[in-house]
Amino acid sequence: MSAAPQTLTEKIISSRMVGGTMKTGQEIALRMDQTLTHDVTGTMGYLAFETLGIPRVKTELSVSYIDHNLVQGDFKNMDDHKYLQSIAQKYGIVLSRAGNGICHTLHFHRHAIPGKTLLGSDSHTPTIGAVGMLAIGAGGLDVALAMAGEPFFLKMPEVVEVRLTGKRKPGVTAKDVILELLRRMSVKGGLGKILEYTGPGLAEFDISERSTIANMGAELGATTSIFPSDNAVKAFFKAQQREKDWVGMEADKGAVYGSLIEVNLSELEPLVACPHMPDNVVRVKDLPRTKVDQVFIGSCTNAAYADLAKAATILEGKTVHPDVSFSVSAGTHQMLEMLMRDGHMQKLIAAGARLMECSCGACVGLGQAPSSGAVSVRTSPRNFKGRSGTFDANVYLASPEVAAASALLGYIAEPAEAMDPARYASFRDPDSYIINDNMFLQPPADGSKVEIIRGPNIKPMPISDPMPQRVEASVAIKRPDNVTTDDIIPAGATFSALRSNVPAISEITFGRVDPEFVGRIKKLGTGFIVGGENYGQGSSREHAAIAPMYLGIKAVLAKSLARIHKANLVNFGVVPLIFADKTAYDGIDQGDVLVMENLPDQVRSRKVTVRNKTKGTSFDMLVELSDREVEVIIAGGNLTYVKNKSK
Ligand code: MIC
Ligand code: SF4
Repeated sequence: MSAAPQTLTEKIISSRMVGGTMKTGQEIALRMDQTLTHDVTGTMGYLAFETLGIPRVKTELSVSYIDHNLVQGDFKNMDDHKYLQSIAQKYGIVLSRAGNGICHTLHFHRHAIPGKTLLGSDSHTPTIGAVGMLAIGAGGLDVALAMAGEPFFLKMPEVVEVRLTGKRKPGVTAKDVILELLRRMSVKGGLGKILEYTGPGLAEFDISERSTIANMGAELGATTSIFPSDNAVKAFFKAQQREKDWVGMEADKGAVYGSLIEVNLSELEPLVACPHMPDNVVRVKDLPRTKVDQVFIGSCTNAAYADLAKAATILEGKTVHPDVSFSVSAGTHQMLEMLMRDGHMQKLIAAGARLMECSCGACVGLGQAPSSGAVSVRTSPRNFKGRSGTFDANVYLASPEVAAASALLGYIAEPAEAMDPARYASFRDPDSYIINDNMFLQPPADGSKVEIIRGPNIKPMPISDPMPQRVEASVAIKRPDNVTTDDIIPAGATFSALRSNVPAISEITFGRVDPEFVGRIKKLGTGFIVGGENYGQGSSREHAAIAPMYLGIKAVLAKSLARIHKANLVNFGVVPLIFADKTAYDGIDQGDVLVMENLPDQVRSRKVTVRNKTKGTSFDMLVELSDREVEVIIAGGNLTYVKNKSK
């Protein structure tokens, strides 16, 4: 009897599954072949790893990237970088030095292997699905556990086929494909799903373009996105001199998907996501004339060689609009060298571009914050309010072609308004890259003698107490739908420098949206958070769970929760509760006192009855957790749970 045909996702999952059943909605345990971390989530992850007492990582490859917070305003970030470098040497981790490039881009260029699994402490880890790797984002603690050889647990997602058909018109880009999906599906449309791309339209996109699409699957809330490892991937590996790492892999003929989404490329037009959500998508030509103050081409979404070469062609021999501040950043050091060699960087700089280092930078408010009330057009993946570093700025997300045309004309423009797209259509991924891995530091074979360098801003990771029997506390904050982790713990240069110091970073919890929150919860001592749909969407930063826990938050009551944030809450002992009847949300006000009795027993039964003492009402909350997660949360979080288990 021949085996049933499988999707690409099922093939990889079944080959790495060490527990559970591969059935949508059931918990599975996956062995992780590789991990990646970066500086702003890595420090917490490694602080956790250190407490596990394991002499060397157990993965095939773990890479620690320094790419996010490269601003050196004082000692803090450099101290973090030194800590990360010493940890990497001690525990057998490859370190990517500051300036080498952005983690996801570097990873699929230099380290990814089709058909293998990768866990990354960043929500855009799925970018690497462009080369047929199953790449999932998670909190730092989950990545620490994966480095320790523990499996990664998740609910088996529905595998959705995204079938690309037709031929794109000139000026239509990969960014428009993913913006179209965001327009149709919204920022929560991908929850509990893996998007597997298929169809004749695949041939339209080279690997960097596929990475743009896979990257912003994160904005859909999808668990990950994956492309087949076809001949285009083979050619890409050849261009990277990594042919030996290439493995061909695709779905079997007749594989059965949970559902189908079709995107006819011929129908697409240049799109833009308007402030302040990536799903607020319209056609560029339907926008009223929108004057632009700033343009940024960069980030893990759209900073490939061809992205910048196209922008350079649009701007060649011209000057950016006098009202526009224009900055560019290549995704990797390799590509920057090539763009310089081939004259593209020279054209951009001659046109007035400001060259930023190969890092996340402006994407997450680490430099290049726009002026008050400014309109900023960016090729990055997120435009949440305040993320740019300027709370009242209006960020639009678009392709590099739209960004370059807008930089030139001073308003948000279709690419064709600046230049006939046929003139730059030939730019694709290069046939060969400059290979220069000298910014990756390999660890010594024996790291046991390496001393860890710990600056004064690096504080131990706090852990939660075991779950109490009874909680009586006030609703410390009530928020609407789509709360982002940027709302809970803002990014930006000042705050990101506090990622290794929970007591300090907790002081800014909800600071942008409710400056009184911290004072209030400190007075209360304990409290609850009430949220709407998709609470905790966006970044994987576990500080958005740790800081509320540290301040005394015992549970989050929401209509629905984003996957990574929910896992982070569990990892740090904060109970995630889902309204059984969503209308109960309307009956709660900030300040109401809620009571939960016999909490561990109720959590085990998957239903918690909550009494609203202030209103004299009661309502039920669902506990949508696996048996393992329930025990993790009762133990007071995953570090305690794993340590208890191994006693
Ligand atoms: C982001 O794009 O929001 C970040 C900064 O890369 C985050 C990671 C973090 O906040 O630490 C992410 O996407 O997970
Ligand atoms: Fe960095 Fe921005 Fe990508 Fe996050 S989305 S990894 S901040 S470039």
